[in-house]
This record gives sequence, structure tokens and C-alpha cells, in this order.
Amino acid sequence: MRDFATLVRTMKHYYLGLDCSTQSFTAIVLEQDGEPASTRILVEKSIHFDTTYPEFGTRNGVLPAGSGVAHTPPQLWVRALEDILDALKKEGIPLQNIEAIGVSGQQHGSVYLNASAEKKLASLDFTQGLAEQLENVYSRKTSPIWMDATTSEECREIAASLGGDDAVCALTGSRCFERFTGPQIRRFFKTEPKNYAETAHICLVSSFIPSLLAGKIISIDPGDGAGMNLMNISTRAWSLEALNATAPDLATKLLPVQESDSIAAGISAYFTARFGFSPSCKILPGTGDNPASLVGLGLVSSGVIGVSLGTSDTLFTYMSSVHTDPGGASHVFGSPTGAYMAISVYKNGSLAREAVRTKHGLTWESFSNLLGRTPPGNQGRVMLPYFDTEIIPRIGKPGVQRYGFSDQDVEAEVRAVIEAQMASMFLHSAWMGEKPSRIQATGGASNNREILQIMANVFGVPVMRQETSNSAALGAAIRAQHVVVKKDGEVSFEILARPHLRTPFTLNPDLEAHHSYQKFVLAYRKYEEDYIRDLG
Ligand code: XUL
Repeated sequence: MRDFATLVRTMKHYYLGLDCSTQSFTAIVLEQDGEPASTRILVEKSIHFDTTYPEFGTRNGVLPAGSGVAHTPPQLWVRALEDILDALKKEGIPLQNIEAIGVSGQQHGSVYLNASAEKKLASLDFTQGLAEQLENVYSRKTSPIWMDATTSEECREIAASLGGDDAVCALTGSRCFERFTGPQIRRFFKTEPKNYAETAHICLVSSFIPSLLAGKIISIDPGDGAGMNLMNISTRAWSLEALNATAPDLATKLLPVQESDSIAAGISAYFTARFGFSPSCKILPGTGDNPASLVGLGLVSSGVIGVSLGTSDTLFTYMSSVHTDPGGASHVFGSPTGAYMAISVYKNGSLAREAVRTKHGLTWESFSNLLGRTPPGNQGRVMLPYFDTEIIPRIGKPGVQRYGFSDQDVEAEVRAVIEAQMASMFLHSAWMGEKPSRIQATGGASNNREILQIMANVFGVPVMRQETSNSAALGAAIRAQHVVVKKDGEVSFEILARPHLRTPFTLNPDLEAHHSYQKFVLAYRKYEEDYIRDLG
């Protein structure tokens, strides 16, 4: 007869990862067959917000508005959560066997709940829809998200009361940034004091979704908590000083920070009754999409860089201890593994690529073909791709700059936007340390080999792509698996991520192209510096 441990190792286990991103909601179910390292993606499903829910009126996941405002109705995310679970159930995915659920969310976005929310979440009627029962739990109908750029004044005020930019960076891991949740909360308090006073709980997108699943408010983790300018990056707990500099009574609206690699709650009766989850299914604290991608890409030791080409482009790497960006442009966040990560974030990611593509009526295929027609360095033609305001470098108003070509020159424009993105990432990540041994790419645009080849040539290192471009949802599922399997002994995140790093391709740098890019990035830096100086 087989002993119990052998039996457990030969059983199948299931874990669910959810990612609520800017434009879509994704679910990945991992199936573990026997040992923890033998997993496969059983199903991967996404719901696109604009096309599935036209009634919310979003464009690229955001409500249209002017002057730097970027909000999304939280009810859209609630609808997507229930619809994606419905779709998994209809497909016959064994939801009753899911042992744990990990969540990832676009970072910084905040959800404001009134005093009725906690009671409502705990007493949902499973015969009715989720969104329809939650209509009245908000003290703010829309959520400011990471693209919002309206809080420059609040950033200055918070920085001034905490002793200046460098002091805020040393305390929280980042200077004050417009999209960070603290400045956003301060603006809400200043512009809508009554609604702020009626707010009983403030969640991030990444803690809101687990709170729905748990039927109670769940803590924020240090991965996403670090994106608020409210958490002491060294102690990974709220900084009272930062809370007080932001808004009154803020401590009462937040639960204590909870480490990511832990269990926050069991699943609520609503989800067991409606979708068939087992009452023993565990809910983890959520984390940000970038910290989740760090896990999904297996970047849990130094020397490898992750690049996510999504709505935002981000470049990140593991960090064993806190070391902040001396230039103040990038950030240090908590990593779900318990350590840290360094990250640079660009607003002009896929929206800039998309703007060039649609302006010239191109398909992605013709976009790639055009990239093949121009040489590395684009014969000196350079673009500063500020289709929107930018985070790195900080550019307060949109304005694309073209040097040596007109906006009708399609070939020049296609190469210029990609080379600008890569050069900027290369220049602004230098502070993170040694040259990496390789880059792991993820996000929608990582399906495009020509773009990745330019990345390899600019950085001078191989670029790999893994099997899924949804590394945040995968990272969320791996976190769920880790919390369950670690009880049987030390199992590293690296081992759990490995089965999914089977790369469809690796692109090696072309050394001649890399050589010309070394001059190109210096020229790019000069254009960037001159432009910023001229802006004043
Ligand atoms: C990170 C950031 C974005 C969002 C959206 O600081 O602002 O990457 O997480 O993906």
C-alpha cells in the first residue's frame, strides 16, 4: 500500500491566479500533477474591458476625461471577476479543487468603501449577481488609477511635510509620484472632504479583489503597499508620519500591511455556493502586477531583468535589500518573496506603440516588417515618445518630439518609437547595478520578435520570452501554490516558476547593432536632457 505522503505527491492539485490589469482581467489555473515542480497551465482566460462592457464607457480600461484625470469604475472589475469565474465554471474547470487563490492588480489604483461594505460583503446572496449587490458600498463611485496625473500639488505638500523628496524616497522607497495612492488619497480628502469622511476602508485594486473573494476587507501587501508613499520600505509597515502627512484618520481606514506569502482568509460562502469552490480554499493578500510578474518570471535572485511590455512598460529586477534610485525616477517595492524589487515605469508603453500603428493604418505584422526595413540607430532619426505625460523622465504635458523626420515618415516613425522606449529603459535602469546576464520579456508586445530583437541589441544581452505573456496572472497562481506547498518543506519560488520558463525563443544580441546602439543611447540622452531643460 502506498504511504500517505506518496499518495499526496501523486494527486493533482489546482491553484488559481487572477490579474485585474488596466485593460483586461485574466485568470490562470495551474494544475500540479504530483511534485510541486510539475505544473502546467490548465487554462488561461482573459476578459477585455472595453469590448465586453461597453456600458461602462471606458477606453483602454479608463473613463474618458481630460487634464490628466484617469479613473475606472470599480464595478467594472467586480463584473469581470464574476464573469471570469462563471466562464471557468462553464468550461468544467474543477473549481471545487482549487486550493488557494492569488490575486494581482494594476498598481496604485484605489477603491473607497463606506461603512456598509463590510456587512454587505459578509452577507451576499448567492442567487444574485455580485456587482448588483455592491452598487451602494462605495464612498467614491470611480477609482483613480495609475495613469492619473492630477496630484502634483499634493505630492509637493506631502514631500514638504516629510522633509523633502530625498527623505520621502528614503522612507517609502520612492519620491512622491502623482499616481501613488497617498497623493491620490490626499487629493480626494481635499476635493471631496465629505466623501472622504464617509470612507470606512481604502483598498488597492489588488486588495479589493481578494476582499470580494473573502467576504471581508483584506490587508494590503508590501509589494503594492510600497506604491502608496505610505509604507516604511524598511519595516514594511505603515509609516505614521506618512499617514499623517497625507490625510486625517487615515490609519483607521487601512488594515496593517500583511506579508504576501501568507494566507489572509478563507473563501466566502457566496463563492462556494455560486461557483462551487471548496470552503477550504485559501485567499492570499493580493499584490501589484509588477511584483506578481517578478514571481511569474522566476526573477527571485539577482542578475536577470524582467521587462513587461503592457499598457505601461516596466523594467524590474530582484533586490536583496533596499537601495533606492539616487536620481529619484524609479522605485523600490516589496517583493512577494519577502525581499525587494527595483522598478522603472513608463506610461508611454503600448499606447504609444498603438498610436503609431493606428495612425499609419498598420497591422502588427506590417509594423514588424517595417522594423526590418530600417537600420539600428534609424540613421540618426530620433523620437521622444511623449504621446501622454511621462513618468520617466517626469514630463508634465504630452508632446511627441521628432528629430530628423516628419510625422508622415512611417518607416522612421515605427523604428523611432521602439528605439526610444528601449534607449530610455537602458539609460534609466543603470542605477540598478551590474549589467544583467539576460532579460525575460513579458506582456502583450513581447509576442513581437522584432521588438525584442531591438531590446537585445540595445542592452547587449539575450532576451527570452516565456510560454505565457500573462506573467502577472501566472505569478499570482504560483504565489497561491507556494503558500500551500511550503508547509511540506522549503520549496523556492524559483523552482515553482521553472516549468513555465520553457521559452518559445531566445534572441541573442547582434554585436554590431549593439555597438551602434552604444552611441545611439548617448545621443538619445542628449535629446532628452535638452528637451527637459527647454521645458524649464
Ligand atoms: C507601476 C505602474 C504600472 C501599473 C499598471 O508602478 O504604475 O505598471 O502597475 O500596470
